[in-house]
Amino acid sequence: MIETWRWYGPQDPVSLWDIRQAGATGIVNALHEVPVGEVWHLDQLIERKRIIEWDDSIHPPRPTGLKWDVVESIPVHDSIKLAKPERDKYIQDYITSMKNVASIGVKTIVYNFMPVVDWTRTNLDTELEDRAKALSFEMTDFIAFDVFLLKRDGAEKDYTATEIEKSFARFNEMTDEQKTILQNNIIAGLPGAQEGYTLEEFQKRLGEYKNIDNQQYRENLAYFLKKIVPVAEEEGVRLAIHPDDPPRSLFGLPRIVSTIEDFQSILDITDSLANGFTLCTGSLGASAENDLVKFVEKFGPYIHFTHLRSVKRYDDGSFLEAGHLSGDVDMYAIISAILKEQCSRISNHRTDSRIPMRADHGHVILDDLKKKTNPGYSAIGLLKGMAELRGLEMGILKSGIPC
Ligand code: DNO
Repeated sequence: MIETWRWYGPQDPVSLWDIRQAGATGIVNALHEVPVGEVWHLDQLIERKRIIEWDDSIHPPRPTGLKWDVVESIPVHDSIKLAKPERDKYIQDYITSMKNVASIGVKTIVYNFMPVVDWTRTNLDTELEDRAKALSFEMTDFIAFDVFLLKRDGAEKDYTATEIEKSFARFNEMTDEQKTILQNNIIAGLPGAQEGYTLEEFQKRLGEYKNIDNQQYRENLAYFLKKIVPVAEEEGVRLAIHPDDPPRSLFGLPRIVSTIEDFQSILDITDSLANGFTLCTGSLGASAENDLVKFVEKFGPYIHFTHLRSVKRYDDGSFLEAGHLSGDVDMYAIISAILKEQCSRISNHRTDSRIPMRADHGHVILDDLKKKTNPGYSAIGLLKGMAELRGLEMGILKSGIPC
């Protein structure tokens, strides 16, 4: 696998040399500063690539040894998700950005089709028994927010009486400060999610989706893909849709990238290698129904990028981000399946036989506990995760993967 690392750009407290020292060779980056829907211009991309790949602070400049391998993500404008009349203009702009990215040599492009909210957690500093901190999704907190803080119309219908009772008790125990933190965690936008909202803005955005069910939403994705996939094919771009995180409907919104069947229906829109997937084991793994090894066996050729992490699941739908090799995700089985897929790409003479991976979301540990870090992306936790995954991969390879 190609070891990559998500870097948030020059503002990231984790430096490019930190990443090199962690042993990664690939960078995953996006122009986060460009507002959703605007074109990513060639000069901006060339500049960013230069920053990633060359250290100009020394003379003569020297290569960092890193390569910009993956764009994560070019966000999809709401007019496309909502099938508004102006969507064609935004699709054209998306195509322009995609072509510009391809022209600087980055061929793997991640995107997602989650409406309104990107990845969602209720708690960003759940303390573990060794005092490390992890991200988690607590169903009771989530319902407390949805029903009692946001007071979404009809929210009660989405939950059982017991769930509501439990979350009402939780809500009553919360201080104002805790309520604000919960609200910010859910709607202010986690890193990589391009937008954050106030409560009023959030209500308004939800309202726009009132009449869009999964069926309609799938049609909106299909319209978009039918326009962009042929261009991606011409440009040698491999699109890689990211699964919904968590893989279930939130706030009554449509969710169409949560299950194996969902991924099959994306492929049914247009069966092309350019219309590919990001295998995020933590997102999909939050549902016990998703068999991740089956996912790799079924969609192997279409997997262009992997996010490797694990979750500990609870019966009520809550989950905690576990260590990379613990929790409910069988990392050994998944990496074995990915390595088999790589073997089959070699026999099929594919030029992309090494699949880029990144260790996704680490715990906050050691010195990082004293620092301000991007939730999920603190250096030392990711370094630990990546080292574990690297060791596991080597162990599997050395013990002889049946190619
Ligand atoms: C969080 C990530 C998300 C994801 C985007 C993809 O760590 O999984 O930011 O990258 O949703 O578009």
